[in-house]
Amino acid sequence: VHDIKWWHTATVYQVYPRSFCDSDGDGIGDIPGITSRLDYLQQLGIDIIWLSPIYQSPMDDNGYDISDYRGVAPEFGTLEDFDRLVSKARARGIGIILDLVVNHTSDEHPWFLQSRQSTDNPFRDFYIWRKPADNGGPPNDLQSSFGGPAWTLDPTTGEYYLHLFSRRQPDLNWENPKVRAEIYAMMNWWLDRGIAGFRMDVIDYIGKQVDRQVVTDGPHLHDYLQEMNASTFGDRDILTVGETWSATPGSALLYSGRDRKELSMVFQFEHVTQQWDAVFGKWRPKPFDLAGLKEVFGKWQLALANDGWNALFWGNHDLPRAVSRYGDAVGYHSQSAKMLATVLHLLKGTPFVYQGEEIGMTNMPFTSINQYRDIETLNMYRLQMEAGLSPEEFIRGANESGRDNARTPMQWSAAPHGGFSSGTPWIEVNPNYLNVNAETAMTNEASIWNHYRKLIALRKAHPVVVYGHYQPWLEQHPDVYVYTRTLDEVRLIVVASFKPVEIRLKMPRELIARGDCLIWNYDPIVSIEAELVLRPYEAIGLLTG
Ligand code: TEU
Repeated sequence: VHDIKWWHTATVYQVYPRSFCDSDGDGIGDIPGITSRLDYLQQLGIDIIWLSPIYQSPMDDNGYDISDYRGVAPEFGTLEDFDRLVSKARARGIGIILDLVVNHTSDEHPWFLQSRQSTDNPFRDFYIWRKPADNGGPPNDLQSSFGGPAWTLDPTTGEYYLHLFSRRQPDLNWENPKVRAEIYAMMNWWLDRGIAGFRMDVIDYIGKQVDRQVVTDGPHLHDYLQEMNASTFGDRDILTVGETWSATPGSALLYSGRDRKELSMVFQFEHVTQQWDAVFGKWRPKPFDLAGLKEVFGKWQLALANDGWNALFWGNHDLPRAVSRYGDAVGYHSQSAKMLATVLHLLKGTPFVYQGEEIGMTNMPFTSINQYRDIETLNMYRLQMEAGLSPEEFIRGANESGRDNARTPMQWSAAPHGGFSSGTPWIEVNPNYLNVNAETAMTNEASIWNHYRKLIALRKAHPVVVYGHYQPWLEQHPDVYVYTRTLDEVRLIVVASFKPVEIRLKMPRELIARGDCLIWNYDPIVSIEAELVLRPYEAIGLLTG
């Protein structure tokens, strides 16, 4: 049913450059640092590195605020460093995909510096300006994701500009064809340097119609993506993945359907938001709900069974650490991290591993607001204090859900600062680096790291992992996730417990079978009987004929 694509068997690894590896001791990760770790990534077996932004930026939002799309931030290195990374990675069969942040720029981008000068500046319409409302306030109620109004009054011309993120991230005006042409030219400039694709930041926003307060899924969104495809990567064999918090199975088929000429795949976030509070969102997570999670994954597996393609992930640089959120980072650290990896990597789609996930890095136990660095967290702190929350309550929420959980430095070894830097890291290293680090993990056959390595290799060895048809079992069970993947005569049975105690499970008659255990986190189980006893967080993948 699917045309065969190279990225169907690929696994992507996300690098957050600021926190990955610091080669020069300034406390900030950099591109030569990434290059120095290519052997590590090759051994893990990944095919693609997604680099979070490396461009010139005042770093108001750690690079998601770009002031020069064709320049590299000096703290990350030079364009030569980048070209060297691309070629050294390619020599190992690894492609580099860049983060395309084109919903907005930095307020220091030359386009915005021009745009704000006068209402008749040639760059005025590169951004979204509106006159004040009658009372002098913002033109409408659109809110910024980082808290507060999405409009800021610029005194020079007395008009408001739109910023759906920080006020230092003005939104580009995609309705202006000159903006689109500039972006496509920039994309081609990077494609010509040999990159393997793009991850597209909040790409579901670019069709926005602000006067109607429409942000996602605007009427021209898919026209723009088709135009982008035709003007840039359409005839190149690359991977594109859109970040689309608004995606539904229906819209995902528009983005990634085989005849749509838009993107390879999109990130959907229903399994993330499904765990959030209806009013307070992620700042007040609900108790973990496995049945709900299975329902979301199942819905997406089936919706994209014959067309479109899933992007599979537990974490990224905006989300808490998977093992802390969905597993048990304390009592069953290794077993639950491996279980989560098993469940995700044996689904249909392209898996994304967020740096440090492969060694089971955990959330960060900060105790003071001064330790956080993330603009979203710091803004929310200010707003929540005004609203009457106590600092302790806020810190509890931030330590469960805040973005800095994912941004503490990669833990390479038991050396000072986890081997991340010889200087003082820009954000503190998680104190558990003495036990949780890559060096220790690589020498231990039973480590989380080796489990990821096996899963990544299974996708390459077994077509059933790539193309097998998904079917859920025991859907209402609150503690176990059971599914099968079937391709021709071959069936893969996946059984995983999300519970920290032993479970006795009545297995459906259809699943009673003998086979080869492809992956396990205790011992291989070669037969499923009518009753299966699962140890805490036990997971297996059994291949049956
Ligand atoms: O994230 C989009 C986004 O909506 C997030 O801000 C999200 O709402 C939040 O982190 C989760 O609660 C993308 C990038 O991934 C993020 O790092 C950037 O800050 C943001 O866009 C702006 O570019």
